[in-house]
Amino acid sequence: MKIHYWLTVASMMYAASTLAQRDIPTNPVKPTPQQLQYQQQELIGFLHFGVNTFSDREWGTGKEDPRSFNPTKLDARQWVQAAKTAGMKTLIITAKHHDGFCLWPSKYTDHSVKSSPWKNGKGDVVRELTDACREAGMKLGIYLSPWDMHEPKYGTSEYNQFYLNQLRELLTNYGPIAELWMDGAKGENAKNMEYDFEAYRALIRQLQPNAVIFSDVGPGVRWIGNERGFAGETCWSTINTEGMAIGKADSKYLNTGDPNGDEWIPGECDVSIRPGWFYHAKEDSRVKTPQQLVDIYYKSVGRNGTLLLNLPPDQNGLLHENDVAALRGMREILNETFQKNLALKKPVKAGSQWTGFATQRLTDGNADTYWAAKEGETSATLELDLGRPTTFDRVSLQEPVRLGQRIAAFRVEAEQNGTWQEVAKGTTIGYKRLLRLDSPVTAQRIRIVIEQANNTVALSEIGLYQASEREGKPLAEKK
Ligand code: FUL
Ligand code: CA
Repeated sequence: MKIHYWLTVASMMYAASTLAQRDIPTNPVKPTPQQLQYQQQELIGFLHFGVNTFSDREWGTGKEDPRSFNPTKLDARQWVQAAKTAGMKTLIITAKHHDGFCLWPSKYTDHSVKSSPWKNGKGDVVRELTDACREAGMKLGIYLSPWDMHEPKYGTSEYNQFYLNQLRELLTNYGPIAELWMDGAKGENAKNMEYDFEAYRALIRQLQPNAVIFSDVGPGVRWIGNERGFAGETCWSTINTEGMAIGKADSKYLNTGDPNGDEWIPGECDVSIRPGWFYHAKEDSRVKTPQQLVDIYYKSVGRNGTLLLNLPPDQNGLLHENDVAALRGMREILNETFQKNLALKKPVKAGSQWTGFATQRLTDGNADTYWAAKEGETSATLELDLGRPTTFDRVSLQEPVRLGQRIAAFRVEAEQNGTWQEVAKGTTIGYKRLLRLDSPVTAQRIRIVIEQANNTVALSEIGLYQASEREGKPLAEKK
């Protein structure tokens, strides 16, 4: 009898504790663990390097002499150091651009480093980058252009096997590959060619199941629809790919994503630190300034995108000092702005909470922990008390996107002389949303009003900051 009683109490307590820990339901469309990790990186570097570096062109012809490739001072560690200092987590290299020249000694063509004077034909740029990345804890990504102007098989069905062979080399000989970049670009006069993307993807999945695959339309990561590095102010990580083809996707659709999308394919914002993708000496004076790079950061990472910033090595095989300085400047400004979160550990009041998901989690400085409203509540008001009047002009909000992306409209209010004034507003939040106020606001109490969401509201972090004086004004944006 007694034993029975205690067993009942124990099982009731167990039931209550599992109830308390019950996680809030996820959306049907949500990231894979690899996609989640991918988004958390925020900053990725791109390296455009090859025969174009030596011919001073953006697109080659496929007829380049491999002997033109001779980067006598090449130092992949210098690339990795510069990227690491900037805060990048992955470096993606053009193992083969449209001209077909291979930066690794592929068995399937002679049009590669092995026919160049660099290291007497014994060099391998992909290997050097792999080693430098491993040493520094940087991940490696590979760009392998499907369009190949050199390979004679291009334009016949045999080319698909050629491409698969090259993929296999790159995916088996260089350790883990974090991202595979499949460029949809193709010249107007290119030979007709049906790429077997299904087979390419299947091979990548088989050999590198953790790699995310980039193309205009994913399946791992999508193009953001422009090469200026700007995500839409509304930016969903979800899209519908039905009826869409690589190289033919609607760029406006890719820019904002789709709240009704049935696939999780977050946006990647690619842009070059210079006007061109490849190095040209005449652009040494046209490297983007730290202020421009910070502006791009707000328009990419600050709008739920990742920033893929291109840093093209020069003919020596080194990043130019102007590019290195601009990167360093960008990082210094970002550090100055985001070093002090004025909301950190400050108390927040909410109308309701899901048991176990308390409001302390909104300001604990940990993007993995989150507050959630009571089941089914798709709007909410969160009130922060900063303890004393505090001046800020940057707001950072983060959703726990592991559950899917939910918030569709929100505003930020500050209490001024006893009344609530709207100081900023937006639509989507996603992994991260950064807002720049027109001018600094001083207030003790702040409200985040979530107006609309597609599921129970959840939020993982609220941040308030004061911008570095070196940021400058937001730059105008062409639509
Ligand atoms: C484009 C290419 O045509 C450019 O040369 C560059 O590689 C850029 C990242 O993608 O589609
Ligand atoms: Ca948190």
